Amino acid sequence: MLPIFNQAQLHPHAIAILDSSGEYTYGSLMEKSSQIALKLLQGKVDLSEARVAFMVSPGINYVSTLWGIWKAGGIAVPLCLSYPLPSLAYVIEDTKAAVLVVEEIYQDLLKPYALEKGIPLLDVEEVQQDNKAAPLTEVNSDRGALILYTSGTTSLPKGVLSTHANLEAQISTLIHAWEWTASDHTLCLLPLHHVHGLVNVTCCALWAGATLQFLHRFQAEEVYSIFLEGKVNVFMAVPTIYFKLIAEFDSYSENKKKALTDCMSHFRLMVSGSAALPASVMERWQEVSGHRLLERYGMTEIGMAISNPYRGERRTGYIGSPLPGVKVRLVDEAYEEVALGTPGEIQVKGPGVFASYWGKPEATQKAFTEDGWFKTGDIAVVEQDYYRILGRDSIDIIKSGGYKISALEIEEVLRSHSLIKDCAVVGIPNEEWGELVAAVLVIETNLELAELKDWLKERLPSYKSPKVYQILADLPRNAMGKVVKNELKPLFS
Ligand code: MLC
Ligand code: AMP
Repeated sequence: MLPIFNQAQLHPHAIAILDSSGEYTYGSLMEKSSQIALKLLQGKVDLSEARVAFMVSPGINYVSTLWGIWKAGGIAVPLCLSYPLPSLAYVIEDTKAAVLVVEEIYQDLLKPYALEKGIPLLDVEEVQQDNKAAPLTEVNSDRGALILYTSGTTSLPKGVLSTHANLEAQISTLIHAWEWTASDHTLCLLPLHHVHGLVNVTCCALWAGATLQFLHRFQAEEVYSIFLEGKVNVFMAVPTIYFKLIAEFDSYSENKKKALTDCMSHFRLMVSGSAALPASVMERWQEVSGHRLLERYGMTEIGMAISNPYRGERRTGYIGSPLPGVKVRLVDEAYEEVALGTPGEIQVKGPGVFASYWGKPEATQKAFTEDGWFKTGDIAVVEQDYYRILGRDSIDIIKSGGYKISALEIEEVLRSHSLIKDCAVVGIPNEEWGELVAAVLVIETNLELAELKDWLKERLPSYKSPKVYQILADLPRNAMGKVVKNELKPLFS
């Protein structure tokens, strides 16, 4: 039995999940996920690491599907709920998904595609009916468990394959470092196709035997209403969400502010990550909630690597020190460790580090040094024992609202527009979003920006669409013909 199911075995009557449809015990989660496993197996004993892509809203059906795939011996591929069809098709085809599990509201989008491609599509609700219990295969931890897509310095996103052992290492590190227990109650409002929402919140809560409450869409007002019910005591989010929560708080009456601050002061833990936490947000959130946010650093490929302490100084502007079981070093361009106080690239080793980029052996090999260190591409420095992030080694990676976005992917889509002659995409600093996606276009005379935005909606998820544009007659290039992106950023200031 995979260890993620331990608490469910031990405490079948404890509440595992709360969502808009009700509350569910660990026992019923086990039952529902077994039913899904049996349906996926269709009489076979083992899916043998077949990929199962699923498009299901956060809640009991999502977790039952995830666990069902794992119980059946498959690899789970959660799909982003805001992707347009071409982005979904890319993930489904790249993983060669054998089957799709889809909630009713997403079927209009995926059913015609699945029919055309001959990929079986299961309705998550129907899957859970009429299945008799039957013994399931024994899945060991060396098996592939999960593929999450991440943008990088190649134009198309890469699938990050993690084994069960990788996930177990990522989860157990956090369980100990942040002192999760079965009496915790957390609110998950982050997307579940990325590690922050999936591993740090969902899997950690279930591993600990805690209660996991889901909110399908982030809405600051609703978050506060849930907080005021007084059950949530652990909360994790990206800096943009704290920024938005502060703005909402500031719009409230003094009485409501006081009630909220009192309520939040009883929380056990509040965490920020996935992007740099601005000092202004850290400090204002302390006034709002009475909490010093615990900032930590991680990545899809490695889970969490560096964290401020649960007990001890949480230093503004710093990501803390390596988590137990994670080896971290800072190196120069020759991969030599740098002297203390000198900036270098963060490289990571440990049992939580992913297995491979799905179907991309060359990219996988390039991502590691010869002696097995994963190259994060993030530049940091150590000052008085704490790491501080200074930036990234690539200008083509943008972090907006905690999402990683490849400038190259957006440029490739823009270039396919018949009226765009040339383009360059850059990230520009923004207090709320961290960075905003900005595009510089060289166009035929008659391109309407409003039309371009509609055209992009069918090709890119809206969070990847440029938020601001500049039109130039030509892009600045260096002697090698490469666009000098640093010269473009000031155009937006
Ligand atoms: C939404 N929008 C964004 C955006 N999110 N634009 C840029 N960047 C984003 N991240 C835009 C939409 O395109 C839309 O534009 C408008 O904002 C409103 O959309 P919305 O969906 O209603 O926005 P909202 O719900 O407020 O979303 C904001 C958010 C969301 C912060 C809740 O972005 C989010 O959930 N971010 C978390 C991402 C995450 O989990 N990252 C972790 C990766 S793992 P328009 O034009 O259509 O109106 C990782 C490792 C680690 O990084 O260390 O954790
Ligand atoms: P992703 O590829 O979406 O998993 O994003 C991982 C990247 O997010 C890292 O490589 C960092 O660049 C960034 N990141 C995560 N946490 C932090 C943090 N606390 N501060 C700054 N950047 C962060």
